Amino acid sequence: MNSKPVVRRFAGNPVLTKDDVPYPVETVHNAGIARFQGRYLMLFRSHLRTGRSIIGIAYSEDGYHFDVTKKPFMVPSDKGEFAVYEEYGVEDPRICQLGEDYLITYSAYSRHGVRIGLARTRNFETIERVALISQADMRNAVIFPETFDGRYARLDRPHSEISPWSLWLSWSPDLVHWGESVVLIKPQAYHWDEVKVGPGANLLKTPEGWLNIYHGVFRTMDGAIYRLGVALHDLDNPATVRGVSDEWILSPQDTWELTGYVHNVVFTCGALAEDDGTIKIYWGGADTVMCVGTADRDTLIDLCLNRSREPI
Ligand code: BMA
Repeated sequence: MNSKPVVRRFAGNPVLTKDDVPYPVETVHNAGIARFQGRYLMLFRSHLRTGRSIIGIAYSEDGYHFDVTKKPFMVPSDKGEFAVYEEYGVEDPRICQLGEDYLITYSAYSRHGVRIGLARTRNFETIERVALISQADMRNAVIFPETFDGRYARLDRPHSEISPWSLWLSWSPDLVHWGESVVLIKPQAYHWDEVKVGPGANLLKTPEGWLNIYHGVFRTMDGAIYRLGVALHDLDNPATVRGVSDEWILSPQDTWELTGYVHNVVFTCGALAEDDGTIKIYWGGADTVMCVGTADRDTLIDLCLNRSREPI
């Protein structure tokens, strides 16, 4: 058995901290990632000193060294229903490139709970709020970057007492109305993801299927541990799970993952496939800093297909 880590951490981690941000923030974490005009683009979440969150933007030539723009990219809206449901902040953006559009799904927090907002941009300068696309209580949604027979698909994460924090898939004709939901992956008893599973990074297309790098939670006497796992969905019908790795692929280990705003957390909102068969995975460490590491695409696929656990 190979004991090498699946995700090789970048030696220069953390790649982004609050000290790199030219306006006052307390954290930099849980960032979505995309390629935009030949560069890497990161949308990161930051806590303000009010305890509420906004979203900033950073660019990089190599995926490791990022420069933050002068102003935040997205702050709570002051218009209409978005103002009502973003009152407590905007969090954890995921970016989905669909044609010329970049779709951003984010958690909208308010006194009414947390729900998913959908925004769209083409230039990362202006942003259009499209719709609030879930009820409360939902805080993770990742849209597939292709349509299936003309329909959009997303992974989402409803919660109920009878079936806590599981990973589902929903369909939509127009990105606004979602339904025909099916449950795909559930927490497994006395397993690293026994409390919660939820969509993490944007979905990555491979010849074997869609790679879904998700997060899972285990509870100890010392509180929750957030880790990353991986699943593979059928290319033509993403509601079919081809396999879910039995083992996690990343667990808190570096100091800035073990301690910080929330200790023992690695949490991803973004990953990118490179031409050489590697995948760059970005994650927030302890809800405080941004980190990056690489994994081999084929290793992740192999874990899903050959070292798998039951999805449900
Ligand atoms: C989740 C979300 C994430 C956060 C994680 C660990 O419930 O709030 O944004 O990274 O907890 O604190």
